[in-house]
Amino acid sequence: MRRISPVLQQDGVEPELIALLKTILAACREISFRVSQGELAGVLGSTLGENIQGETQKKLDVIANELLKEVILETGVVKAISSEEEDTIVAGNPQGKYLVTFDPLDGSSNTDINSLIGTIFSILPADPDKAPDDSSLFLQPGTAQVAAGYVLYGPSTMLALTTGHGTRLYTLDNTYGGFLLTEDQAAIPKYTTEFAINMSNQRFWQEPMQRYVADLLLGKTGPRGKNFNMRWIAAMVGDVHRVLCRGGIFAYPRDTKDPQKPDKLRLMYEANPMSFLVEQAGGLSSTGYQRIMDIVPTDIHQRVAVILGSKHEVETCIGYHKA
Ligand code: AFP
Repeated sequence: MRRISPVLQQDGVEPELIALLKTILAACREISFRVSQGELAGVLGSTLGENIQGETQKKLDVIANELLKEVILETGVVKAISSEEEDTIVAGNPQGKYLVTFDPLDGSSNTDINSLIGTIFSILPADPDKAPDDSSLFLQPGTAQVAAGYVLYGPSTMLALTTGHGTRLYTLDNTYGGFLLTEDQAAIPKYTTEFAINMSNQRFWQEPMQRYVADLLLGKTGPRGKNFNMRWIAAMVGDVHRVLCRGGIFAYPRDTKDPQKPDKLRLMYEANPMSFLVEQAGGLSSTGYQRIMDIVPTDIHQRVAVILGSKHEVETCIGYHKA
């Protein structure tokens, strides 16, 4: 099985970007080990701290964030980083060519129940004329990403990665200590009968999503004429991995549950990297009204509605938003 460097070299990826990706993956290997140790290493449970999203920080959130921040800034090729666990951007090398934005531990509410969690990252080019502490560096649409991926900490630790040459899946081989290519070109089936959404929010959804999901639930007896099955892992990294592996539609739509926070998922370090991976695997990613990767961000912690997955199913869902 092929190692990651020769695969990226074959894609013509710049050596500095390959080195940066390998550094991020080295940190993820360490996180994978800490996660696997769980209570043995006393890393489960929460800290007393809260992040800028107002969420209680898990010990592993902080451990993963510090690990990634430290090794990424040490590379010297990064001008600044932005993280779900950092209120503001963290400046790096003023001559750095890249910006990294990441969710150090997605699905952290799953840590204490030994369920799927992951690290999500997105790499952007850095404007050479801007200062490393200028947060407007990051306000680029998802189409500007030069690389995106996630590492899923599950029964096996897996990596999904794109540099714009398709989406590839790798599995961590702990004997060799590195990621080996296990799926050369992930291809999301165009059609699906599987959907993922937090149904407990149904009464707060907007009308188009209410009608779309109602028709899914009617199955064969309704206008869709086929039965659909539901899944929900409560960690985007887990639900998107399933979509990359066997298709499906994943949605976290806008709702009225908390008028201050109509959208849940973060654009820069959840929606954009996942959208790049999904589109490179032949799927679609939308807010219902707009392609997510065309959104020009206004804030590094901005939230957005997300509908992604199998092309025909996402198009069908978008159709309900047009009606
Ligand atoms: P945490 O990282 O705070 O656990 O949130 C995970 C997440 O951002 C995303 O990964 C899930 O898809 C979604 O939230 C789960 O939301 P619900 O808690 O509403 O199911």
